[in-house]
Amino acid sequence: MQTSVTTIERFIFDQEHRYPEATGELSNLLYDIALAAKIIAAAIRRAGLVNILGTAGARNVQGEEQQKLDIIANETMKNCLNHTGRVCVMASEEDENIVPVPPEYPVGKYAVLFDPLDGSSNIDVNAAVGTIFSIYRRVSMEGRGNVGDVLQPGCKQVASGYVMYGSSTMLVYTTGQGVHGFTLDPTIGEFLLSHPRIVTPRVGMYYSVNESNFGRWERPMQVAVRGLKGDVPDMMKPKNSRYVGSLVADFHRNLIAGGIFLYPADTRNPGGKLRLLYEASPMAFIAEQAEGSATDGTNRILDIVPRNLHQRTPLVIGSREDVGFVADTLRRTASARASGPVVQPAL
Ligand code: P6P
Repeated sequence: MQTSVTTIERFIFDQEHRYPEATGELSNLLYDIALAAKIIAAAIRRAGLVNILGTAGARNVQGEEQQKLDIIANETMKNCLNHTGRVCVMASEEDENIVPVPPEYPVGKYAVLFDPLDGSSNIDVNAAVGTIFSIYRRVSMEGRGNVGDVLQPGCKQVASGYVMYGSSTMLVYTTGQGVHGFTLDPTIGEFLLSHPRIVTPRVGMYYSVNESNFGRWERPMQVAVRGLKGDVPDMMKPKNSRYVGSLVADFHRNLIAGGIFLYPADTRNPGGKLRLLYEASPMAFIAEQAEGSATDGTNRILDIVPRNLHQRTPLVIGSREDVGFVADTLRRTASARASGPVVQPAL
């Protein structure tokens, strides 16, 4: 039996000790998130069972009111973070406003943002879902943390990551020193290093987009996606389509195998559907640290300065050359339209 394993605690400790100025605060914060992930994973694994039990009277075996999993995940993230003295303020995709640290607890130097259970509509069909988190250093100089600590551009993140509750539970994170993946061993309740220093292929095998929106995209985006499919001669080697409908699952597959995920703006979501703070920015930090990239089609996601907590953005993320292909195609097609008759491939 293999006994030399690297737990996430040991890995974070080793990483921290490369920086003499490190206080251990960020490391402890990552442990707190790993604990929340284990609790959420256990709840998700039970959800199917409880649902079966729950159909008798919509209550679980302890007689508790059956809560929706995204509420359980949201409360778990807050309860694992709010008392530690490491956090000055939180923000959740599930909450309209910022989540202050309760007055009975001390505040710390980090702001933590999260989408507690992204893709939760997939729970009932047992498709992968995930938790996404993003960590910033507080910028407010007094008080107990405020919205200014949360409304920071993605380039100011000190860490970000996601937990994927799939065939196995994986935690993938970066602190700006590469991207590292850990798989939960449920027999010992530990996240073990399984994917050290993940680097995404420069050109990917897959493209992931909800093509039912095709008719609602602007024409340059239609041309770009047709190019990814190989429908436009001499544009790109055709890619395979893969789309789960859960950002964490689609992003993770592309991160490992190479590929591009797109959620463009469309006539129903003119500003895009995905949220900048809770989805696009944390995933963009990971993508860039894995030698990929992330844009809103043409502009770098990590440079966008958020104006409000639930701001949405178009998202094009993944293998560097694929993301660059889309940006180039959008620019070229738009300028062609602007400068005269458009000679477009038949769509
Ligand atoms: P659509 C899940 O609801 C989510 O926020 C992301 O996880 C996912 O990528 C996207 O929305 C799917 O949206 O419109 O294709 O169902």
